[in-house]
Amino acid sequence: MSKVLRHFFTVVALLAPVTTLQAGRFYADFNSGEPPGSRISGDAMFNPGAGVDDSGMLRLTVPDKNRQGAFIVEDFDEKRKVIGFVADFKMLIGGGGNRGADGMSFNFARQIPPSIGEAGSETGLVISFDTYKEASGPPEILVKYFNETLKTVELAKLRTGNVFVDVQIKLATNKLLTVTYDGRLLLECEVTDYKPLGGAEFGFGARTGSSFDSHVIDELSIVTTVERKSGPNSRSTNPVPQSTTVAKD
Ligand SMILES: [Ca+2]
Repeated sequence: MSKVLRHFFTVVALLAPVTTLQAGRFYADFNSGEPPGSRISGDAMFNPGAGVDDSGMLRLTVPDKNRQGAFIVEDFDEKRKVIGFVADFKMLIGGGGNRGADGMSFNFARQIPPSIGEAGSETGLVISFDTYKEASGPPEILVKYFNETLKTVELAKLRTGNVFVDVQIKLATNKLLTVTYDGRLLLECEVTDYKPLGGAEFGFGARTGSSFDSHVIDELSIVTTVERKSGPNSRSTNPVPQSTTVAKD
C-alpha cells in the first residue's frame, strides 16, 4: 500500500464515528459497611459477621412484619448507555417460618425510588423474586420492563432457608436476559424493547408484610457493557475493555 493510501485510511479511521465497548465494574463484599457509590434506605443495614463465611453482609429486611429496605448502586458508567450487564451475587431469603414474604427485586432503572420492595421500580428493568405466592401457590420470578410483565416463571421453591445461593442475572448485548439460580438456568427472556439506559442505577429492594423473611445479599459483582460513540478525536477503532473497580472492601 502506498504512503498516500495508508494516510487516507488512517484519516478515515480517525474521522469515522465508531461504537466502542467498555466495561465498568462494581464489587462489594459488605465486610466494612456501605460501599462507596451506593446508598441504603428504609430498614436496610449492613450486618458484620452474618454473611458468607461469617463475613459482613447487606440485610434488606429482618424477619419481622412490615419491613422494607433498599440498596442502590449509583451509576458507575458516567451516564454512558448500558447495552448489557452481568450481575452475580449471593442471596438468602428465609427465617420467616412456613410462610415467608414478600420477596425481593433486582432493578436496573433510572431514579430508583427507595420503596421498591419485591415489585421493583417502574422506570426500567426488574427481576422480581416473589415469595409470597408460597402461601397460596408456587412462588414466581417475574421479568418486567417499565412495569410491563414480560415473563413469569413459577418455581417449586424460591426461599433459600438459612443458606446463601448463587444468583446470576445477565442481560446480553443481544437483549437476551437470563437468570441463573443456584446453578440452574431458570429463565430466559428476550427484552425486545430494551433501549440502552444511560445514567441508570442498579438496585435491590425487599419487603415484608404480615408474613416475613430475612432478605440478604452478599458478594455482589456487577459488570456492565456500555455503548460509546467515538467522535472525530477518537484514536482507536477497536473495542477497549476497561475495568473500573468502584468499590471493593
Ligand atoms: Ca461479605
